Amino acid sequence: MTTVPARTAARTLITVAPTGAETAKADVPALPTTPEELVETAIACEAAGAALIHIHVRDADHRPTLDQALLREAVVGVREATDLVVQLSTGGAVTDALEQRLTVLDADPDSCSLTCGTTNFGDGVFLNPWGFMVDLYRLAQEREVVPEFELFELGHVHALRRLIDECGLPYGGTVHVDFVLGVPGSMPGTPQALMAGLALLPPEVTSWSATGIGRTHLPIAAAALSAGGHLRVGMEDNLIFAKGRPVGHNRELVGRAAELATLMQRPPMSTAEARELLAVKDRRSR
Ligand code: KMH
Ligand code: ZN
Repeated sequence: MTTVPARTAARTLITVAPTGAETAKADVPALPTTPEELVETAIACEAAGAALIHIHVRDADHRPTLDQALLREAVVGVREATDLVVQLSTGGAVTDALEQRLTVLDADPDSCSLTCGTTNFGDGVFLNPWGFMVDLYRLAQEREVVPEFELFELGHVHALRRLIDECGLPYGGTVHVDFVLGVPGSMPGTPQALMAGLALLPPEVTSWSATGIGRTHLPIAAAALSAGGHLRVGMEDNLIFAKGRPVGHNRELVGRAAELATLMQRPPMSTAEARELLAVKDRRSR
């Protein structure tokens, strides 16, 4: 009888998503929005146990942007200052055009997010039509960028099956997915929803992580660890550390995730282990 869930790794991959595209700097001054703040955050979060960073870039007015020079500056800055796996968001903001979202790969990240379908996103709609998913996936394969498949809905898990059937495996041959639970109007941030998603995962999936939005952040982290998964945390997903205590720095969320993972006997993995797990191409200059 096996007691350890399939795909359970001995160590935990901790991803930090420090900024996102939804929160205004004016509302949350602790949100890292400048290139300097991003690099400082990356260094602090790596020291706290993160191995992968999911980046959304902001412009000089702190607004979300897909400006190529700023994306490239972020990739280079974080790559020079840390050993973190550098993942760029191709989701951007709900207002970003699909064609522009494809240009994110020109900034040469190690990894990119790839959301497996359209979903409600608060009062908006996060568009990911099938043709866009295929174009982005093929481009990532061509550019040797490892996608992280973002699953906001149970239907997205099934769309991943279709994507693998139609386009094959990603660069590197491994398949890493991230469940995003608790977005208003999308899959709820409950352990039950996470378990339902896990039950649908295609066998090609080699690793998975989960994040819960807002107040579901901590319960989903605990559920993911219990089920053998990895963690994504950060101010993109959650701005409240505990009741009455806003997050003051992303390192607090990473540090708590690292403590939780260690308590669960699956301490944070190193950046070298993350690079192996995700089979990313080595783009670091030696
Ligand atoms: N900002 C959301 C509309 C991703 O990074 O790929 C999409 C998002 C997902 O955050
Ligand atoms: Zn994102």
